[in-house]
Amino acid sequence: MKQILMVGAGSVGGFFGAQLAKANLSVSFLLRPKTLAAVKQNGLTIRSASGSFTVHPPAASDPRELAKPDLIILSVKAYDLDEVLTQIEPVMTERTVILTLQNGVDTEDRIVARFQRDCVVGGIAFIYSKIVEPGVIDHYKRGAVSVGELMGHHSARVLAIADLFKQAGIPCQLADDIRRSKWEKMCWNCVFNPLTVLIDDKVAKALDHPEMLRVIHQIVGEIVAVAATVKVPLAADMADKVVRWTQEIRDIHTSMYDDWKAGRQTEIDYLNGYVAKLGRELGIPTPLNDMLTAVIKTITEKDRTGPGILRIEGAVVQPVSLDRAAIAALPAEQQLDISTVMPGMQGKGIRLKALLDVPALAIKADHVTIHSGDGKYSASLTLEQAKSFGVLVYELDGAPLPESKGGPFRLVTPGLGDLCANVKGVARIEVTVGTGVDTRPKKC
Ligand SMILES: Nc1nc2c(c(=O)[nH]1)N[C@H]1C(S)=C(S)[C@@H](COP(=O)(O)O)O[C@H]1N2
Ligand SMILES: [Mo]
Repeated sequence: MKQILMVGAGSVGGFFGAQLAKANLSVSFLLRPKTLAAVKQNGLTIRSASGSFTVHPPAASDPRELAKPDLIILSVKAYDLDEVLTQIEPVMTERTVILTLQNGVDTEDRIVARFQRDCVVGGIAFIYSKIVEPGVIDHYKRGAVSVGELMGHHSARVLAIADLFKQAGIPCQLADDIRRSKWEKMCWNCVFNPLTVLIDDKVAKALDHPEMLRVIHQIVGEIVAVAATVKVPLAADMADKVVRWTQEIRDIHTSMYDDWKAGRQTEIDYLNGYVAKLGRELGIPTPLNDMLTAVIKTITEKDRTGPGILRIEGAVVQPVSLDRAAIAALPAEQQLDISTVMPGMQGKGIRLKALLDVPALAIKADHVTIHSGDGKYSASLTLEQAKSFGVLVYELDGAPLPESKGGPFRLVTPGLGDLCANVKGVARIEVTVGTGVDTRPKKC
């Protein structure tokens, strides 16, 4: 096993790949364009209290531009797995081995299912490091791996992988039951990843209160029950183990915490979300993992903007965003069959009154400006006019109002007697004190 391809240069792949390169092993990197540009220009830098260094390994965004690998190490986020498998497919031979250091307990199975071949060695990374910027990784603690055949045997290829890591000075343990080891790490991840986000603090904080220990035991208990059903027996004192492991790394945050703070997607669907999904399929209650999944998604979800999202803002206590489903869920008596205002058309509209009842309006708010998404057309009405005559058309023939008809949201004002109070592609309703911006032509 000579040629190694490291996929990803994040906190895990960047660190281990750089160690391999530093030891003069033949390692190249498959990287996203942004990281590729940085690594090509400045190399890959590890900053660590135990020694900082920079390497300049071969790298590309297409594996066909690199030496054909004997071993591919996956260190990308769990949600990028499918995309990465498609990318590496052209360089896969019937002898290529894939080692995954990714989180989640079904990664190995997904890879085997994809390539229909026993090409996978399971792995776990134990490391605390962070991406500072593309191509620069700060390493704080540990830096070991555990690898193993899914069947547990000490195959030639798993021994060869362990040997590569040893040559690079990376502590590598041969796991006799990598599946079980992955579930054990999963237990730790499913406790401390979401908890550090919820408490917005390091892991030690989650150990401070006895009440929290009970919660940790309950979270792990659910995972142990689910794992048992898929024939992975975990220790009866698994929760105590999870707490014990944490004592030595009390000061750390978690990858989910770092992902959240950096505005990246989290791996929640592959951690607690996976436990919850499996529990649902197997009929095992996982209330805490359900709750953690839902709450983490809610906390880490970005403010939704863009086409299909209507924002009501300005002189309001708190801006709100609504999509078509949220608009359709407003009170039935404010919904309008649009054939009454646009003859011959089958669709739905909502009275502006209902929309303006959603946010609490500032005390002196008296005008509303309806803005198109392109920012080029806006109509300012008094609050009274808007509430009495305004209708936002949001659906045509059961589908979103098409752009060609002024969708996804179009303001009409039947009965107002002002033909220009008609805005296509509405994206924003701005509440104001006094008249707002009005860009309508004099004659419509
Ligand atoms: N966003 C936006 N809405 C708009 C306009 C516009 O230029 N931009 N023109 C208005 C005018 S002057 C007219 S006559 C109607 C035209 O609607 P139609 O394209 O459905 O015929 O849209 C009104 N709403
Ligand atoms: Mo017009």
